[in-house]
Amino acid sequence: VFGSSRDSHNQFSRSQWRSRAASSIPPFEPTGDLPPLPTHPGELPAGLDPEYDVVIAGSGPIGATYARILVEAGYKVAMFDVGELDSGPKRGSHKKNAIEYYKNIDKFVHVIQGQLMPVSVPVNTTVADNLSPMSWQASRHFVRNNANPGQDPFHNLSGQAVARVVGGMATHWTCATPRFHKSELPTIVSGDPDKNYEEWGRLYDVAESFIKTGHTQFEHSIRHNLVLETLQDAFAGERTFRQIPLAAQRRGQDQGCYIEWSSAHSVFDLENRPNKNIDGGKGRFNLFPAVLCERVTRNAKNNRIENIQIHDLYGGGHYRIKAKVFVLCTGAVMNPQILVNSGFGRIGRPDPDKPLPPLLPYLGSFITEQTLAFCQTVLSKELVDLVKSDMQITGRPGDADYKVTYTPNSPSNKHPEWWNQKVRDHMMNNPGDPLPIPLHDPEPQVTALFQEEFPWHSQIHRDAFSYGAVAESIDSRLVVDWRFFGRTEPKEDNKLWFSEQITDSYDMPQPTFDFRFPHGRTSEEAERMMTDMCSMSAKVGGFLPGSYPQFMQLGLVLHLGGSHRMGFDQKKDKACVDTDSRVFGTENLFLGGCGNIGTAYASNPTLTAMGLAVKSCEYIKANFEPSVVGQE
Ligand code: FAD
Ligand code: G3F
Repeated sequence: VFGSSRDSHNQFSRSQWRSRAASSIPPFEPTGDLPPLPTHPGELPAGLDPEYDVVIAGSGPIGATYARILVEAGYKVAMFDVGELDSGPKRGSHKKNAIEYYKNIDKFVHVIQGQLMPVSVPVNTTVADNLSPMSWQASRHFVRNNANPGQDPFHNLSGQAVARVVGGMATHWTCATPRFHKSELPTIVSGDPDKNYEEWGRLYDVAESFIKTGHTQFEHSIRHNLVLETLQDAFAGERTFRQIPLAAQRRGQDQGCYIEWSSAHSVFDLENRPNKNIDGGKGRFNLFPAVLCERVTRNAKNNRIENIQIHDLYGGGHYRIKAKVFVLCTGAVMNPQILVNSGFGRIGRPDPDKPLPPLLPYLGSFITEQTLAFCQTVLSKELVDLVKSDMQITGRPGDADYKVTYTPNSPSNKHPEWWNQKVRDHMMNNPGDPLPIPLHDPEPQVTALFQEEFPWHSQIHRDAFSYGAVAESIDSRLVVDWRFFGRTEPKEDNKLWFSEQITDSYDMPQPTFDFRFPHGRTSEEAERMMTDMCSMSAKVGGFLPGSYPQFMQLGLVLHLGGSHRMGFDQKKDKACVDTDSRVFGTENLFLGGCGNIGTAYASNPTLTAMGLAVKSCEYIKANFEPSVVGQE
């Protein structure tokens, strides 16, 4: 499409040229000698012990789950993360815990925007035709700023992004941790749905205790109860509304009390060990920030991983680190990237005429991403008046005789005692405020969870994401965000693949999407979900101008699944890992994260991915011995 015959780069994309990353991928050798070692041989600096029991790539909530269980079990663990320590003294903690965002949630939108890096950006074909004639003129697109010429803009997940920071995306996530509905759950016990459900219950119990999921942190919020009760009344007998299961702990229940959002840090503190004060002195753990995991090295039989090749991004060195067990928890995009860069799957645009690659033939196939409907509403006058319906008001605000009272414990009161006390105190102490809602009243956090008849997940709340900030001209206490998430059927044609020519800014093969929402069930449910959101939101208020109901950019949900999905049989299930998250055909390579989840799911998936990590750790503990303390 681009360029003319006068442009020497015209034929580039059709040439045989391969990036340095692509040409250094070890080939598949079924038998015989060790495959050629990757390029960039390096010596380890003196004192850096190269041999661990377990290496974990990635320090997000899933890497932290592996670290917690395995360190507590006495394994010597090294964790490498391409990102840096950026959450203050608590390594990998939630950045929203800073008081400034607690005071103004909309400011946090900029933190999220700053943190997320888009995965695949099609080239910008706008031509700058007003350059000076003496300037260098392009005759085809630029490949810069992460632009990906291999990306078809009509088949992109344009909102898909990664966070490169210690703690991963959980340094700024929403903390919604629902359990999957039965029909969303991956099968980990075959042939017995009840046992499968029971096993999931066991794993969820552990995962919830790690991430501190609660159901009542907002029970003393006026706005929360206002929205919750309005919806419960409007849809009585039809739908069930409750608080979103949230990974967070409220410190006290008073007005203005602080909430601590959970993160990778809540799962495992990521502090370097040995430290005799933690884990009874047996835990050995080291975190290495700003270290990119590039690839794992297979043995001659391709059934064991010998070492992981890392790149020290500050020092510049490339090293190979040995371990008994390797766990990749770098997210649903980056896990396949490391694997493809290690010779699993196949690098380059998928070609249906080529035979399936020998190692992990289904890597990057069957990807799913949720549909996302969004709008914002401004609370109705009726609901705002309802907040102060038990108050008796005399005089006018600001006048000496202004008084707000209520009759405590009167049977005719509409609201509980704590509510009325807060409203009275607020109205008396802030006579200039036209709203009866206390200034630091916690936000609503309501959901109608996934149901068979309504197969979508909803978040009716006030939260920061990369979109949805409220202009300063609107009092944000009045605003309610509506986010509805729909499931997508897994289809083999929906793929994530990696370029053999273009690399990303970390010199790794460029991820590229080939994705479309499937017609039929997925799109029909998305339409029903949108209608559902509109009819529910109408009960609470009118639309905020500019935030009318809309489907959001594809990929923006950041719930990418299935990129290395789980199954019982690699071929029959077209899967990459078994139900212990072990890569098929290998003894000691494990994958953690939402990429394992191969079902059509609408609920937020992180808790479920943590459950799979818990199960995987049980397998590791049963099959690999920790080294003896003191050996190092
Ligand atoms: P990540 O959290 O992505 O962590 C991966 C880590 O790997 C990162 O630290 C990264 O730096 C590192 N890494 C990447 N590549 C390499 C490499 N080559 N070498 C070394 N390190 C590497 N999910 C929910 O379930 N509920 C929610 O409410 C929710 N809200 C969200 C809100 C926002 C704003 C965002 C952005 C996401 C949200 N999510 C939510 C998604 C959730 O954060 C992710 O599902 C979760 O963090 C995935 O955990 P993970 O450990 O697998 O990966
Ligand atoms: C998702 O990744 C989260 O799971 C939600 F909780 C969050 O509200 C949403 O992004 C924002 O669109």
